[in-house]
Amino acid sequence: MERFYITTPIYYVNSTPHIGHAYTTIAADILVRNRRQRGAETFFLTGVDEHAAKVARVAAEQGLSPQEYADQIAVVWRELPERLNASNDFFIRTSDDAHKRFVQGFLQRLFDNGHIYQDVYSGLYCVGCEAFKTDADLVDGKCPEHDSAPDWIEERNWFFRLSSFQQQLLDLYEQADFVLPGFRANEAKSFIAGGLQDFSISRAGQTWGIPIPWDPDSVAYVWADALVNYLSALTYARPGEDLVETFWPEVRHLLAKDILRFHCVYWPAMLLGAGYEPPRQLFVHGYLLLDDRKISKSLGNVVDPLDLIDVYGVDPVRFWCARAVSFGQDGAASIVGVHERYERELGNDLGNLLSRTTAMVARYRSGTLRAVMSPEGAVAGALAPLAADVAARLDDFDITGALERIWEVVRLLNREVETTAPWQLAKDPLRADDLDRVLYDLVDGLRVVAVVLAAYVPATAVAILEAICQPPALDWAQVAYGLTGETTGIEASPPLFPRLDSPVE
Ligand code: ME8
Repeated sequence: MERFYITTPIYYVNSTPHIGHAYTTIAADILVRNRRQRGAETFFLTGVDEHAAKVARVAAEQGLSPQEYADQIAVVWRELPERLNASNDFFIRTSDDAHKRFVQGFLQRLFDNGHIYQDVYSGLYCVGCEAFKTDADLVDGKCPEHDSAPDWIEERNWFFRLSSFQQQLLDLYEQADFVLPGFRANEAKSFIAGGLQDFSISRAGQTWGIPIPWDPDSVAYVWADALVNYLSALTYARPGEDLVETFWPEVRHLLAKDILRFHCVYWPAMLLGAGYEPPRQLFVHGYLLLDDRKISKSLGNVVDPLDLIDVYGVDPVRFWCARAVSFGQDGAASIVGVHERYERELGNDLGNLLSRTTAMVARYRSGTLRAVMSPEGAVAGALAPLAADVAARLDDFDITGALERIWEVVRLLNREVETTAPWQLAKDPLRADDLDRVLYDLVDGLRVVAVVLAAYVPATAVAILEAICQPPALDWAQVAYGLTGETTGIEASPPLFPRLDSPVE
């Protein structure tokens, strides 16, 4: 059986979630739900990264210990995947005891394998990035990401011999799809080819973090702790089971370009050093930039974009994330865009198609659907390549392209309504069979669309299947023409996506 393990970055808890975090989590959920439909054994991991200096800073500002602060805010972060209807199998916190123990064992392996040495680090550290910086990284002496001057630190640290992994890393990049998209792989490759600096895996004089096992006065550098979550979680997510054997290295890491180096360079090297296989694949997506248009008071000041879910519902927000920009690229998105897609694509293209189709079956056939098929018809022809096309695009992480492919079918079904004009057929008793055929094709098309859309809009998919009186069968074999069963009881469906006021004044 195929195995598919997918991760999101574990998010810093120094503030609350925003739409960017939701974006990666939704993308991962779409990919894993689809793999599940296709029969793979899957595991989906998300969670939070707690041992950052910036977390300790915020805690101090609030007069709390870092752990007290993290315990409070972790509740909010745990709600993120729930509100997104994400189907994660586990939610990791890096303050979990089992994670801490695993990290210590992992670092000890690096030490025992001769990849760690002690030296003095004197240089710059940006707390915003939680990263060591060189002058070349700065603009006018400031970190361009955070517009602030990094701290000067001078301390005795433990270093990881990243430099000795250059060739092994370059060899990994010979595998064409190790990092996708290709332009991101090139970015990582040229960074590696440019020469690698050893990096510090410890911080001295700090208490918030995981103690270094052979030097308990130091703690693990936050990245040397956080990256290891992808492995550690597998050892304790299911009590009594070690999932490392099942899922490692069949892992796909999703992340945005801000943390490419840590994932595409440091992490594979750390794994090789500790005697693990490198990850199977990494996908680096772009940044989603939301405009800051004024939001109407009638919607209660949607300041936190996650509140979009309260206004539009979770499926429209998931749909929009997949569709707003081509997944992998950077893109500017707007709240108005959420509204437009809600009305035009979900409301009109999909919602109206269901309402019209069910209303016609109810009106012309008293809710009974006869199984009269047209294997040579336009609908059958459009559905035939769909399963393979959507799967191939999702295997390339092309969430946007797969959805566009599905939407071609939605548009075709809408055209079928217009060209076959069932309301005309219904007037002519001699054309009763033709009417049955058209109605069957429309309902069958809707069923298939529901199944392929289930990874994107899980609740909507089930609602469509219910409206056409079909069982909630979502396995990929259902993505084929002619599997709708004869049924009675189809009623005119109320709108899937009721009209809403515009969000912008
Ligand atoms: O970097 N557009 O955590 P973080 C798209 N703790 N994605 C975005 C985004 C945006 N505008 N903003 C955030 C960390 N993201 C570390 C990770 S992993 C071992 C440790 C998403 O809270 C995107 O996935 O800063 C990005 O890589 C991640 O959130 C950064 O989250």
